[in-house]
Amino acid sequence: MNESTTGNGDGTTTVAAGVSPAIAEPPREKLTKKAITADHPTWCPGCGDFAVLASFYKVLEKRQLDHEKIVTLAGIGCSSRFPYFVNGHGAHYIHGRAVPLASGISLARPDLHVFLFGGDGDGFSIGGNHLDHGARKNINMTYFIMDNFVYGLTKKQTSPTSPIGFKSKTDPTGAIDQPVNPMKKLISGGATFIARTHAANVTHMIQLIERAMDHQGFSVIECLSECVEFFPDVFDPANPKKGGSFEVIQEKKWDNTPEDELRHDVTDELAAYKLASLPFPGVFGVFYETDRPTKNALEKKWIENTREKVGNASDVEVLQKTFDRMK
Ligand SMILES: Cc1ncc(C[n+]2csc(CCOP(=O)(O)OP(=O)(O)O)c2C)c(N)n1
Ligand code: SF4
Ligand SMILES: [Mg+2]
Repeated sequence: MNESTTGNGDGTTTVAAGVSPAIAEPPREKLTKKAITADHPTWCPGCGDFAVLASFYKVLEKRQLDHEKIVTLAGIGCSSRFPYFVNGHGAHYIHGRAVPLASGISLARPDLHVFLFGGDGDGFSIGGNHLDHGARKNINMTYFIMDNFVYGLTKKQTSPTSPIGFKSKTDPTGAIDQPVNPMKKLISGGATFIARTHAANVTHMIQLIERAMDHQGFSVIECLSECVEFFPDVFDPANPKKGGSFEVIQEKKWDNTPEDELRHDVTDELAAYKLASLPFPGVFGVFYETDRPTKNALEKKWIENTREKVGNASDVEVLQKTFDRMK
């Protein structure tokens, strides 16, 4: 009940003349997997991307985000089909252009949780430049890159992360180009949360998605997600269920113990770069994390300062004044 309403003692209320009654918020329904699930995924049976989707559902269920505040965006690719399978706001956008779209949404609606999903081709090839600029501007979003070392949707072309020697439709005699190192690219690009995981390790994936979500700024997770159709078994060396070993980064606990000397300081850019230089399959976990003002916060401050200067002028008046100055 608010100040303008009077309880009558019989369950009814009288509203003061000329005042609209406040509309009570209906009780929130629990966010269940059923509520978050949209279409049935159309990936090939055994594709690593299924586990990513399952982990994402788990995180949403666990965190009980407000359903209407969830946005999933993607470019084009098998992995980029992700938003189809999430019942929330979303778009399956132009190949490689998910970061600019997400940037606009994040800046205009800072109250939303902006999640991006996509592939190695989408993120590091056609969208590579957008990735760098989203990172350096530190725009608030969580970007999950499902790296399968191949273009899956278009049926086996060499991707920017394909290893040298990989035979594909575009490299029938084997790839000859140096692949992108996603961790190095993201560190030098200026992303403020950078991590790596494997689709075969759901627990690890969930932990990292949660940490990335909690980070203010441009957070990126590279996830090795097997394309069983066009590059099978490539991630087995990091899959203990298939004879490999999944080596997790031990982060510093700052507990003054001798063991801690050997642990990784996630704020140390050079240490992160060294970890990123380890040979395949490398290590998994958080490589780098730092606090830097987000573009969202800086832009908000800038808008507020400008608003103060222009007083009560409307947007159109401000625009007109600017045009007048240009005459
Ligand atoms: C502008 C543009 N160029 C090329 C394509 C063709 N195309 C669609 S998806 C794709 C690559 C997808 O690879 P990746 O991002 O690694 O996703 P995956 O399918 O492996 O999950 C390409 C080249 C396109 N749709 N639009
Ligand atoms: S082609 Fe590869 S990446 Fe695409 S759905 Fe099939 S297994 Fe997954
Ligand atoms: Mg791919």
